[in-house]
Amino acid sequence: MKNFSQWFHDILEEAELMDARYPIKGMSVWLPRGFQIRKYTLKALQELLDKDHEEVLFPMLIPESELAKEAIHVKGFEEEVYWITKGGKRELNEQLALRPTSETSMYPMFSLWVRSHMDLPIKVYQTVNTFRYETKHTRPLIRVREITTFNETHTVHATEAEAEEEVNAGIEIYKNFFDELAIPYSISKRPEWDKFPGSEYTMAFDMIMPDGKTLQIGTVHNLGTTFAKTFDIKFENDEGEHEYAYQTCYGLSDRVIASLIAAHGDEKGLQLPPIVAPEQVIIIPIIFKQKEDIVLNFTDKLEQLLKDNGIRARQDKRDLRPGNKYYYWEKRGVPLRIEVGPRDIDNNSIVLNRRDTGDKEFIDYDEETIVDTVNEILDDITLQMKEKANKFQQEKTYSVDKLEQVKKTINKKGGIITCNWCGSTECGKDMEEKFDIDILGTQEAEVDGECINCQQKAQYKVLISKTY
Ligand code: P5A
Ligand code: ZN
Repeated sequence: MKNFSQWFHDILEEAELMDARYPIKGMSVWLPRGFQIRKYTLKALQELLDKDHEEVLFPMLIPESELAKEAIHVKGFEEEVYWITKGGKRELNEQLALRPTSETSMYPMFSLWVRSHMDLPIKVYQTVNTFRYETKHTRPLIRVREITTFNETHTVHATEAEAEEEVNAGIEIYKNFFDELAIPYSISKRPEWDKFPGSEYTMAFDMIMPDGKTLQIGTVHNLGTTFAKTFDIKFENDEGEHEYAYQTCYGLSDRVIASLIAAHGDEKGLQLPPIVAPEQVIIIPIIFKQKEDIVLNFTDKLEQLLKDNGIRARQDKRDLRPGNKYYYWEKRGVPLRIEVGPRDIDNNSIVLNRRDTGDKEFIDYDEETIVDTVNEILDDITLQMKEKANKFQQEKTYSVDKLEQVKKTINKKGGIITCNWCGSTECGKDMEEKFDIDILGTQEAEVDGECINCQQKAQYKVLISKTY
């Protein structure tokens, strides 16, 4: 892929995912195909969240007085908030913010809900649109001003240990989720100056995009008691004393779809892991004059059989040359293609064609086993896609021990650099500026030796890259 940016822009249109021509910057239209991928993606996420969390829905508008309460939080978002100042022709008494995220919408309500330790923990999530007036270059799905798919989880706990546990649970959920989608990631603890405004600390997932820059695809925050103090979320403990609650929140966005597209797409177009593919199998009847009925009779039955067994199969009966249909569905990312012609039926065989490897396989057709065969291939496709994507992320992660190599390596190869770091804000910011890079965050590891930049004693293994 020579120019990822252009490729990404084109694929949204060519695979009919989104229409980016909406006349507001940073806002686009989900087309039916894109929306289906979004639907299956959310389904996978919700299945994971629903095991231990409940879905809720809060209003989109936040009164200024609530948004302004948590000083550090509001400072982090003040440049990005859209305001509603009028209802019809009348000025509102209090202006209303379009939620940039929902802490300040939810937590005043949490304050009402939490009375005793019996009310805890609270573990809820919602999937909503949020609005951020981003000033950096906007791009569909990657940096948008209306985040149309903001999945945010918010939890409240009686103890710090429980909140810590929930942070780990959140990380596990996201790991499983990204694994299911075959999206690779590196996890690190964001540096102090880049943590979520108002949080104790932020754990982030970053994926290396095809152009070598990383994209933050999810974050998990430990909020400590900061918001509880601001919004007065207190509970009565066993001894009858009032204590502030401990909170966490974590979130994902449209970026998940962007990373899905970016991780697997190629020159032929989109490539979708079966779990989110609107069509998992596309059946192409190869129709010749006179033999039409035989073929369609066969493919109709096959389509129905796969569908009855929970496989998202579809048949393309359009009056087009088979080659054009292959091209059409490859571009749209369908994982598996089945071709059936009159000669195949005579031989009692069908042709299977994998989108991931391009491998073509003739198999004997057996009604009894075809469902299992297709399911096995779909599982193998997921596995192969995952391995390939993970390999890319690993191969683009370089361990470096000399300062001169940092910039050189990143400029030449992109990806993520790991090296020793002292952990001081001053030193970190100095590196960011000197090399025009970003410190993603730190990972727990045994480190010996000195900081790559300032030669003080190293405390951490740090991840560095250029970012979106
Ligand atoms: C966690 C959920 C929060 O807002 N509050 C509730 C916390 N965290 S965050 O890091 O600010 O955002 C969560 C994730 O949303 C993605 N994201 C975006 N995606 C597209 N366009 C944007 N403008 C945008 N801003 C943030 C990131 O993946 C981020 O990790
Ligand atoms: Zn240092």
